[in-house]
Amino acid sequence: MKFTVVTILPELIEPSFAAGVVGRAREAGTITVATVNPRDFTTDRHRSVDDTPFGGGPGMVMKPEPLLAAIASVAPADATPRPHRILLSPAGTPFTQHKARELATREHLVLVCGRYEGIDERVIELAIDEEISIGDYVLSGGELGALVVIDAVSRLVPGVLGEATSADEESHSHGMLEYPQYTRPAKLGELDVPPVLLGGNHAAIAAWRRQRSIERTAQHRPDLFARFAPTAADRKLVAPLAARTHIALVHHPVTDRTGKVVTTSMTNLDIHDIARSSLTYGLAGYHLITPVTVQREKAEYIAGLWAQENQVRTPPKSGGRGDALALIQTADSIDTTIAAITDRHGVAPLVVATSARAESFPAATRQTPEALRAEATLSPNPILILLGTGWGLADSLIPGVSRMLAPIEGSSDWNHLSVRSAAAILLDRLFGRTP
Ligand code: JFH
Repeated sequence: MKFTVVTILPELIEPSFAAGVVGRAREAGTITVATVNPRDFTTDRHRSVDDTPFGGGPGMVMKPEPLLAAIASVAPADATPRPHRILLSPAGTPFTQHKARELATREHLVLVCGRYEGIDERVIELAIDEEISIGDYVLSGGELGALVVIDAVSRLVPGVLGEATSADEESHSHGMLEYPQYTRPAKLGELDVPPVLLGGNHAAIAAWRRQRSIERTAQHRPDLFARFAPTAADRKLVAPLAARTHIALVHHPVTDRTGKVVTTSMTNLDIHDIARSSLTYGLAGYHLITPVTVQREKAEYIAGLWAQENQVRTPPKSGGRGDALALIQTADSIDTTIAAITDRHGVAPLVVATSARAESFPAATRQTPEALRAEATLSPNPILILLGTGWGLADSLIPGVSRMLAPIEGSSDWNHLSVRSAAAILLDRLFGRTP
């Protein structure tokens, strides 16, 4: 495979191939790397490659003519296959392992590097096939990006690495972070290598590695973790978060429109719809909280009716609304619910409040659902999510609340989502899988 780097700083590229895997591949002739300098294609006395930007602004822009001539010099216009021309740019599409695999199928890559504040846009239109960014930070030019692309792509070229490692490459590019690695000595000061790795139990080692891989991904990469679809075996390693998450609809203490602490009435719609959402996302329980006894009785009655609906079928129906309503529990206060959850899981829940009002619960740490999901996945504790009714949860709950979820924002200034809709959106952000 052939790489041509178009750069006014070839001295930044050349020495990189003196060593390492890429250096050896170049020596062996598996890959070739050449540089072309746009300065060699200037026609003026000063050999200038930059000029001031039209419209003003800081710095300089690379002139189009020397760059276009340099790119054109790489291969004749009718060459087959035509070289694939890439511009390294902070505004390109992100470079990924997937993209590296795709580029490794090409015979010839031309990597065009700008300097200064970038290049004249018309060069992109005339002579670039795609723009790639190696990450969201600003480099001083495209050269280090070109080196990154050459390194990642070369490893995938047959013959550059040994056979065993290239098969390995596949298994590591499946959207999870790698497990931690250790070598001798088994004891380094206070730090021991995890004992499971010293034994010969290969199934135990595989399970340990998988568990650490899942934990690391949750901790460092919530974006990848959101795409994680656990297998049955994975579920034995990491208790799914949803299965230890409870949601509670709080009717007291909540506020009215004036800020006064009140008790709201339960609605059939809230009982029913949030129960269905809770079952859909695999929650452990749905708690209806009100100090009013007749209201709790009403909820229990409704839940009982739906459960009965399942039972009167022959054979008894499962997967119906009755299953959802079976998640329902009632309580006279949040403390009673916390006690019930503590009893069931053997450990107290992390209490998470939600509010549509950005200014409420200033003392609690406000988190995105993704951050909460990452944090909670690693801790063994159950979670209790409090949903307020009326005008929202009363601030008097603050002492018991350890986390606060950022309000769900629509795209208008008018925010009047029903608590049922807010609950569904929140559950999807916490537990929904990104396809
Ligand atoms: C490059 C440079 C642009 C101005 C963000 C807002 C304003 C400095 C050529 C690639 C990645 C690069 C990269 C690639 C090529 C060039 C420097 C460009 C601005 C920055 C300032 C010149 C940088 N992934 N990061 N950086 N520069 N922009």
